[in-house]
Amino acid sequence: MARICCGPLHTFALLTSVLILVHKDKNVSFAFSPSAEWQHSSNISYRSIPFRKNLSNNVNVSADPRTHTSLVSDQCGIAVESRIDCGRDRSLSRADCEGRGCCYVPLPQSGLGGPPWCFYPVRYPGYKMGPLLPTEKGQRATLARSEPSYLPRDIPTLQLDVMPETLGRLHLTLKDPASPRYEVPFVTSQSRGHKDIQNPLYDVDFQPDPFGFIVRRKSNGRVLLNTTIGPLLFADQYLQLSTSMASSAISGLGEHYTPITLDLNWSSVSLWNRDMAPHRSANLYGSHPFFLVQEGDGQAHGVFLLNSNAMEVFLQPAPALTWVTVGGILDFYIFLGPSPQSVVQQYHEVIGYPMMPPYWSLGFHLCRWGYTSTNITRTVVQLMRQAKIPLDVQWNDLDYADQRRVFTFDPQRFGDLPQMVEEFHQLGMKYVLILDPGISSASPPGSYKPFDDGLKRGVFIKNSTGQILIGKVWPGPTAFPDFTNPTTQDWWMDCIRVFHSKVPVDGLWIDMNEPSNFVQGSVDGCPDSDLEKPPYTPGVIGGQLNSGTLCVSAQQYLSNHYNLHNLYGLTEAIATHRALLKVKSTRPFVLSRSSFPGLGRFSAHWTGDVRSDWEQLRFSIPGVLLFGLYGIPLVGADVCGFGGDTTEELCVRWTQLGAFYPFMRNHNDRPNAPQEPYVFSQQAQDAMRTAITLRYSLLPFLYTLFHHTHSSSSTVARPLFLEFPTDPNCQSIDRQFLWGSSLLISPVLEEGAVQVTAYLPPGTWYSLHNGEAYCSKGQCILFPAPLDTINVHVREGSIIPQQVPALTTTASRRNPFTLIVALSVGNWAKGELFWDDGESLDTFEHGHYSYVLFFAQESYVVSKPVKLNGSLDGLVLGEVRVFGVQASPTAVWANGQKVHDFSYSPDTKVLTVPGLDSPMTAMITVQWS
Ligand SMILES: *[C@@H]1O[C@H](CO)[C@@H](O)[C@H](O)[C@H]1NC(C)=O
Ligand SMILES: *[C@@H]1O[C@H](CO)[C@@H](O)[C@H](O)[C@H]1NC(C)=O
Ligand SMILES: *[C@@H]1O[C@H](CO)[C@@H](O)[C@H](O)[C@H]1NC(C)=O
Ligand SMILES: *[C@@H]1O[C@H](CO)[C@@H](O)[C@H](O)[C@H]1NC(C)=O
Ligand SMILES: *[C@@H]1O[C@H](CO)[C@@H](O)[C@H](O)[C@H]1NC(C)=O
Ligand SMILES: CC(=O)N[C@H]1CO[C@H](CO)[C@@H](O)[C@@H]1O
Repeated sequence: MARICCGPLHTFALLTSVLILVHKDKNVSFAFSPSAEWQHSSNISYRSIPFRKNLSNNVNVSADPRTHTSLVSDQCGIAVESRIDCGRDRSLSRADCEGRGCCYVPLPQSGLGGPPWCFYPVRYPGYKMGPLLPTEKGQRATLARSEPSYLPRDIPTLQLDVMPETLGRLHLTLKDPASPRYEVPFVTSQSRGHKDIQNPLYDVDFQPDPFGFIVRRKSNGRVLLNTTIGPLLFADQYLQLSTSMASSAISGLGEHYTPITLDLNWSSVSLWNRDMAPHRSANLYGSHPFFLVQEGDGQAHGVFLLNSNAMEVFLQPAPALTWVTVGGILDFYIFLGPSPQSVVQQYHEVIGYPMMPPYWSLGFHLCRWGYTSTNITRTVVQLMRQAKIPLDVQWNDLDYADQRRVFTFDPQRFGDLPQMVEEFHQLGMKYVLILDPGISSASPPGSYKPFDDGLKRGVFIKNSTGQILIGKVWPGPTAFPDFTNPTTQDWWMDCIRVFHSKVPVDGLWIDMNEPSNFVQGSVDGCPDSDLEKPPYTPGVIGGQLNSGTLCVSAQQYLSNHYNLHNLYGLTEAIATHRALLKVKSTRPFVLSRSSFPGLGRFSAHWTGDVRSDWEQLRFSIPGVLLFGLYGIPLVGADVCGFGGDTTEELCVRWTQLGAFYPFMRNHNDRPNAPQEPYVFSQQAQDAMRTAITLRYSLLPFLYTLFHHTHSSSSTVARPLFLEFPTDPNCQSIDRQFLWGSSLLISPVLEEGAVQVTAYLPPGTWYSLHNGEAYCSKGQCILFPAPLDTINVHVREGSIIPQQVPALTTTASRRNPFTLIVALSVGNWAKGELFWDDGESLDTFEHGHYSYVLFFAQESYVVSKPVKLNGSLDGLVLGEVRVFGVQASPTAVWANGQKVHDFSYSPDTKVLTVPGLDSPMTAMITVQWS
């Protein structure tokens, strides 16, 4: 059973500022000993593997290759599910495999995609680690390989830095000390190393030869990462590291069309931003090399590999995973939680907390490609108002632009665009339009200033021979701004300033920014080079890195496109956010399709070109929830679907679910049947109005959640496992989700269904609609869900601030508040409200906000302002509804005055106290007996 691969390890004790390297058996400090001593200790000199010898000869595979027990202790005797593929870069014949010093063991019934036939033997030779020496931020060691690997251009010597940064965060980098390699810009602030972290949550051990490390959770000794299961490979264009995982419940590594937890059955996910309608096994618009593992006992940890190169991550049932990236360095952050929510917080501390969105951006947005004139766009707004369906933001797709060139508007069809925007503003609405990055390069000189000016200022990406790279997007031939160049950021701001001075847009929608290109690479193709055709290309749609985008050999200010591609959307978002900030001096609203860690500080996101079908409706939930983990909480899918025709039923269900996306926009593609709410039957319109109105009534609560995500990085739309980590039933639920900790949303996701089976975690949950209580032991309950209903439940112990809805947030923000008080079994509840003017910059940071605490106990509810800045002046609390009042009250008082028109329902046990009209700026008490 035991394999002789595991020699004694060095315990890297992070207890004191003095480095202590302890030999497991002998407790010998290596701190200041010369490396000679290291090498002489016989207990850390391992049995060496004869490299490039035929290892297959001494394998002994048991009849059932999946049983561990009959495996012999030899180098190829590795349980099938734990075999790490030795031929990822290409498929290998037996001779090739053995030539690499790997084990070749064909398996019956495993073809493509199953366990590898060619895999690394135990202790495959790799880098050898020298002694760890103290540095300012932690410890450092040199890794060296004595023999080359099978990859071209090995980096023979590496520098390992181990930096304990906080009690819960460990930072570990591997780079080339001899010549600097590309490292990801923009994402992290200065890393805050502390060599004297006292008693962190983690322990790290190193296996010096071949190099590997083990990260344990100190409290229980659980091995979280064990990279000794496979070799570290570090060549110029191929970096690989494998690790075991503490459980199979892993979430992250987006952007992909997946459930909330990933499939570990010999699958892989590639991270390479791509304009691609969401479907299975495709790399989509964004890259998020972060994952969270639920350890099974309520604890969790996370890993962030800060690397922006094309990457493929292989997942296997061991459970284990292997990172392969084609450039950069290995820059790992390990987050120990221990709760899943704290893992997310620790991650966001590194990439930055999300921005605070403007209040209006939480309203309903409506868009379509195909609103071909201002008059048509006006009509849409008019029909929405006639149908009495709330709408805060009207959008235009590229229809507005003159010859599809950004920063222009069509003089005929959109000639009065500025006026139209003014009209919308008069209605209390906002206006957003699309802005693609591709700048038309084919207009006659002197006729299109953004290009002429950009040319002069040198803002465009150049091809490998130094001329401007020309691709093709909507306007035809286009050049692509290089947003890593500060000059480009200034030019972009000037373009936005000039355009905004004519068309006072309220936000910008940056689409096509993977960047998307309709020709492969450029109109001139791409050179035949190691960058365009690396020794290994991750499994990406189109097969090549330049498929659907720019030549990766293209040159940008900070590096080549090969390194910077995945950052294109992030850098455009930074530039756009900065421009709006300067031009408008209010909170910028930017919506970006392409994403990378850190985007949430600048932008919202939508899940791209989803199809109008039931499966896409269902998978929009994990899509949205995962972006919450990635620090981009303002996210949603196009309501009713973008591609293809919707049906009335699908659109109703999608509007109901969409009412609980943090970002809610109905958006449709040009050729499809219309899907604005008003085009459907009266019954469907009623259902949609109910859903959107419900959202509007909940906006004070949603806004408060956004305040929390901005200030402390708690999630908005939250997977159940984040809130109930010790409930194993919640581990992979992704057909339901929470808003914060207290609203449970259980939408219908199947055609024809008029019931929904919803899991209620243990405790009492109240129907948001009528206050009916359900006591759950942690069970599934079947709820009626007719077409006009979405099931939403309030968790016991919470108080939800609401506001009487209106057709815009401009209007609803002036309406009376309402409190839903959901009493716990112990008769208490609490909640809060964050309130400001909804659009000024940094209100939290500058203290320009109001904060109200709500609490309930036994038979009273209190609303208590704890901070006031004037933003609540003139606003009143109109009504309080208390769920779970067991006995009919005989009297109710508000601020000591008797209330006469209260009502109580003995069926649902709901007490309603209307007509309060009490200023929110004062303490309010409602009492009953
Ligand atoms: C290791 O040595 C230190 C210092 O001599 C001592 O305090 C500690 O108890 C020893 N640990 C073990 C496991 O022997
Ligand atoms: C390795 O051994 C196997 C099994 O004995 C044999 O079939 C194969 O040809 C050998 N490979 C090489 C490269 O010698
Ligand atoms: C790490 O992985 C190796 C290879 O599978 C295994 O032999 C060893 O026991 C593991 N170490 C720990 C601490 O789990
Ligand atoms: C829009 O409608 C108005 C009023 O009917 C009309 O005068 C105007 O010409 C129309 N504009 C366009 C661009 O069609
Ligand atoms: C770069 O662009 C110029 C101008 O379009 C073109 O002539 C040249 O061939 C391109 N170079 C490469 C490597 O594609
Ligand atoms: C040289 C040396 O320290 N050898 C030791 C290696 O470990 C074994 C088992 O722990 C000891 O018996 C040897 O003395």
